[in-house]
Amino acid sequence: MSSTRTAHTPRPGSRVRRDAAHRLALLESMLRVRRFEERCVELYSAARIRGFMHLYIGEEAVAVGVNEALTGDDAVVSTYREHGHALARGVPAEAIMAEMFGKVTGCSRGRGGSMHLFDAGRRFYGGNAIVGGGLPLAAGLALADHMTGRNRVTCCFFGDGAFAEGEFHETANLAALWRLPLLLVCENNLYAMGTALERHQAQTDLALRAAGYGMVSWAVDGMDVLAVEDAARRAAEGVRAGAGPHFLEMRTYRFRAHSMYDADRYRDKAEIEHWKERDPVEGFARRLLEAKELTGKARDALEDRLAAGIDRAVEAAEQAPEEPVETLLEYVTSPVEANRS
Ligand SMILES: Cc1ncc(C[n+]2csc(CCOP(=O)(O)OP(=O)(O)O)c2C)c(N)n1
Ligand SMILES: [Mg+2]
Repeated sequence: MSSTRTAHTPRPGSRVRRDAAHRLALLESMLRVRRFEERCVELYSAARIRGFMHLYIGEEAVAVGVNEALTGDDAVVSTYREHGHALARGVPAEAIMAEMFGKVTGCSRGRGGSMHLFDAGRRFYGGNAIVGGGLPLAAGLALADHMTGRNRVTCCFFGDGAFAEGEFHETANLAALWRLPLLLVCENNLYAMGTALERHQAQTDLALRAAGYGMVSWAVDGMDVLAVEDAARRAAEGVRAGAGPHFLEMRTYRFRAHSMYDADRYRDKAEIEHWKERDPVEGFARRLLEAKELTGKARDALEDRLAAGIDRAVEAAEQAPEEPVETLLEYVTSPVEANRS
């Protein structure tokens, strides 16, 4: 666990499982996200995927590590940079890829695309394109559990840019006041589109500010999947124990531009290279190789397996039908409106 600047609340001992099989599973999960998105880039260039697309490359340890702390009963609310959150949650790659293609077999029936992945069965409530928009939704889910006495966690991912929004502060205040079972995971990748954190925040120590709401609040090395898992497990435990919302500031970095349309002219190349040296996927693979928990052969076999899975997802998305024009207005208006027509 590295917490360079802040450790606002003392933490008990580590909660990470210590076996090699678990570490290999974490690597596989992170690699799946990385390879899936790399394929999406190729498909985007070939105009098979269109519209907005935001990549998570560089931040994989956060989604994968946090997911370890959640059960199938818990809820996840995410942003438009959510491919990794959805895959880690168990939304099938086929359903995600079909959604990217805008096909009827997509997890949002092809109506949402990259920014609006949704899977109610897995309690994955988006995919939200409005910055900070997921936060009050998550507070509502947590409030419902609180009022009905269900011991479930709602985990909300959002960025440093969302931290600057009123929606974060309103959510944090009420969640702390009402002791809602909310796990707030701020993915601080230091930029909100082209705006660096220090250009929009007077206090850049986000964990420190969140602590001001009376929440348990920790800063975490978001490039280290074991540190992420450890913090997330401890925070989720606290939430389940009724200690109210917990805030995790995941210090991370996106290796790619903000979106496919962004020329990325606002970041120093040396800064990007510096963070790439801390690549959460390759760094972790190296650790496992050095510890002899992974061999070159096993890594190759893993890569082949992942590539085959992605091939299948792409093939299925290619073959799937488009949504017929006649049903295009279904699911997009309120039931009241739909019944009127
Ligand atoms: C309310 C709102 N304002 C502005 C935008 C345009 N916008 C899209 S992404 C983004 C940056 C958000 O940055 P951050 O929360 O740090 O998330 P990141 O993209 O870094 O993951 C902005 C300003 C939006 N979608 N919604
Ligand atoms: Mg950001």
